[in-house]
Amino acid sequence: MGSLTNTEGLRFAVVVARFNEIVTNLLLQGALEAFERYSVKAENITVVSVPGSFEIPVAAQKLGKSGKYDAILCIGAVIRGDTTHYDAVANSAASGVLNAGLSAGVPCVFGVLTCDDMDQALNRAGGKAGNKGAETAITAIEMASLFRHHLA
Ligand code: INI
Repeated sequence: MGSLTNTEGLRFAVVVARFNEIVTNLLLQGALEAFERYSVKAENITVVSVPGSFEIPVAAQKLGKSGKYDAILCIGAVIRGDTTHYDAVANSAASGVLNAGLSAGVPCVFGVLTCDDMDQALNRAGGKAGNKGAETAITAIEMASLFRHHLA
């Protein structure tokens, strides 16, 4: 199992979608605060912005294949009320992030909220139901450590 305490030298990229920015900014903030709590240095974190969740996988794959990062965090918010193509965007983001990780051989962690409405999304972005961005960062640390220290 990967460690959450030995984060020295681990490098992360965060791909964050701007669609539903009100939510994704809070998720990003949660992720960056979690990194700080677990002593990941700011200089070891790269944040990349993309238009929407549909664009996350291709950026995650590129970053993963660069060899510069131990894990990639993928942050977005797909909200059903906003669109008729909710399912297409949500499913593409999920399968795309999975494929990005598999093809790059680098953990790509899924921090894309898929919610029925904005209230549900905000509850998961630092409200009543915690912050999915922070959870994603902690998962990324564990996976990065597993790959660096045990599976390399
Ligand atoms: N992108 C999101 O990240 N969340 C959404 O809820 C969303 N909706 O509702 O449409 C969304 N659409 C944009 C999509 O991700 C792409 O940017 C767009 O289709 C261009 O490829």
